[in-house]
Amino acid sequence: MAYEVPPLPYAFDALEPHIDAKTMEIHHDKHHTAYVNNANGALEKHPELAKKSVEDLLRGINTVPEDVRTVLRNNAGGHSNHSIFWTIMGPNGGGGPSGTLGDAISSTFGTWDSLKEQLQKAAVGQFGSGWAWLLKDTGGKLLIKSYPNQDSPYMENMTPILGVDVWEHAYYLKYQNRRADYVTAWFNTLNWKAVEARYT
Ligand code: MN3
Repeated sequence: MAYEVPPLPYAFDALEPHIDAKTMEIHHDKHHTAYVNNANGALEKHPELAKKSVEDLLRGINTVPEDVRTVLRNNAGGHSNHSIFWTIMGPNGGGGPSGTLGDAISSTFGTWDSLKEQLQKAAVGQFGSGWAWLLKDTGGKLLIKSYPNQDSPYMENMTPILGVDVWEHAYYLKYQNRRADYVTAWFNTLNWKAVEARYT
C-alpha cells in the first residue's frame, strides 16, 4: 500500500499567530506531498517494502535495498516526521505536560521550562535543516536529540514524543532567519493530549 498524506486535523490558520496559514498550507500540501510522492516512487520498485508500516521500514532502514535506501531515508523519513508533526500541534495549544508524561519530564528534566530550554537549544543548534525531538528510548528513558535532514528517530529505535521541524520551509515566510523566535512560538501550538498519548 502506498503512503498517503494524512489530512491536516485543523484549518491552515488554526495555529495563527504562531504559525501562519500560508506556511501551513505550503508545508502540508506541497512539502509533505513531495515526500510521499518520492517515497511511493521508490516503493514501486520494491513492492515488498510497501507492505511494512513506515515506522517499521525506517527501523529497518539498513536492510532496505541500496538502490532506494537513501531516497527512502529522506522521503519515508519526511513522511513519518511530518505525519507526527501535524498531530502534536493544534489550536488552543500550549501549556505544559501533565499525567505520566508530566511525571517523567519532572524526574528527567526537573521542569517543563528546563526541557523547553534544552529542546530550543537543540533546535537552534541544528546546523542546516533538520528536527529536534523529545524521544523515548527502548528503556523508556526520555532524551532530547536533533537529527539532520529528514533522518527519523525510528532509525535508532527511538519513539518520537514531540518534535519541531527546523527546515526553513517550516518558518521562513513569517520568521525569516529568526529560527529561535519560531521555536519559542511553536511551543504555543502543542496539543498536549496528543503528545501524552504518544508517550503512553
Ligand atoms: Mn517540513
